[in-house]
Amino acid sequence: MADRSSPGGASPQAPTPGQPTSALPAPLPLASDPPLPGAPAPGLVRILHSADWQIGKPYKFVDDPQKRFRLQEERLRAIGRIGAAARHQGARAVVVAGDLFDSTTVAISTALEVLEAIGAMALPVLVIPGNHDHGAPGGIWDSPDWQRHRQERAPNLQLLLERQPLELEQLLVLPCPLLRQHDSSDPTGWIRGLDWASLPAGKPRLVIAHGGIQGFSGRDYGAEAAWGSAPAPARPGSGSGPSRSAEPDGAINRIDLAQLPLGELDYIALGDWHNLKQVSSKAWYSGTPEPDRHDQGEANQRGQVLQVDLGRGQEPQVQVLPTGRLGWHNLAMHLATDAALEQLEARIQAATGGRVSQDLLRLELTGSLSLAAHRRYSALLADLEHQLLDLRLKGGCDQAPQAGELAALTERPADPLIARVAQELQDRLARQEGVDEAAAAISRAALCELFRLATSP
Ligand SMILES: [Mn+2]
Repeated sequence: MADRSSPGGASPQAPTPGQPTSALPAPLPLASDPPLPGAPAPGLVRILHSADWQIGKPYKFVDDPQKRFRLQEERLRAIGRIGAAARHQGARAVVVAGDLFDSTTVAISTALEVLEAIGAMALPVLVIPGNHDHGAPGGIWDSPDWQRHRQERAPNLQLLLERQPLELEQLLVLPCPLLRQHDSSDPTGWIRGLDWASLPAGKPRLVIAHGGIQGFSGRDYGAEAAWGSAPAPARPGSGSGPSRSAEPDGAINRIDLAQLPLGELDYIALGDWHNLKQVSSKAWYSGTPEPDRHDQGEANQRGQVLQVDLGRGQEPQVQVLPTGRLGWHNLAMHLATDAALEQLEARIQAATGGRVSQDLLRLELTGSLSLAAHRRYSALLADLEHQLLDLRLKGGCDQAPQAGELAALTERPADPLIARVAQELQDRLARQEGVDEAAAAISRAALCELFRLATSP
């Protein structure tokens, strides 16, 4: 098998396309659990397709270390949920189509947690390196610690570092590992030159690849865009590259599906795009099993693995199995009246379900509120800071003293000093508005502060 820990040591270099396939490794056993209800139709092989676990992602944009830990930990827990789904659905193997790790320099302590979770799956887990955890020498896959721990804790993890067919008991696997972060050649190119007559005729053929495809490329997953917060710092050693959209036509790690002999293949398990996407009848991006960022839009489907039933010469049967736990929400609202504040609260409640430490919210606000409503708004934001894993605010809403609120300040027989200051501020504001907006803003802020002092319990 194509693991560097195998005797003799595998070369990280890709073999030349069309190399002889007669020397296939001996078939490896697959999990032999008894079939469950809902098992695949006779003759079909069920696998789970996943990708982009990005274990070790630092989430540096979150300041609170405890919340950062929660985000990181949930990615590890997702491995357990994938294992549970594999058992429940009677899958014969789990495929990770690249970027299992967030970088090639992941800590061994983190790798150990991954190995424990994968070892507990007790079925073959087929992994190719992606661009984040590429297979160049010197990275995690190469480390003696990793190799030793893998053998001890997760012998079922099969790292596929060579672009050559791998025959399993029920499958023929055609792995397309990324052996460096940026590759200008098509990682699936070697498949075009295969001698199909020499390959087993009856076994379903599974391509595993990572990258953008011709005509569709994902966006950069290097860093969470700065949004309503301090800019996210660069991540040293993260293995993340420059924005793909900044590349002329984004030609790195680019897969050209049209060049593949699709009739000879049964399923193409793709990784790199973090959302669910069906590219063709045989090619899918599974998306990441646990959502990891905001900027995908609410319509994109994230937090799942794909159950794929495969047969030679048949269309794959694909089902989506949810595995995500954390909610990443985007809300935008204009607060034109105080009533809109209640609508905002209702929408946040609907999105988060009131859950604690399980949601992240990006909130884009405009508008203005009365002084009393603005006080409730500030309290709402403070509560959300505690309740949510992360709150990003873009814009905000102004304080606009209402006539009744101003009257309540100026008509205070018991507080003549407050009444006089309030009246002076109002007069000043009336002179400044439309003439000197900067000065008007200061007067308005002073009035708001006075209202807050005068009306706080
Ligand atoms: Mn990737």
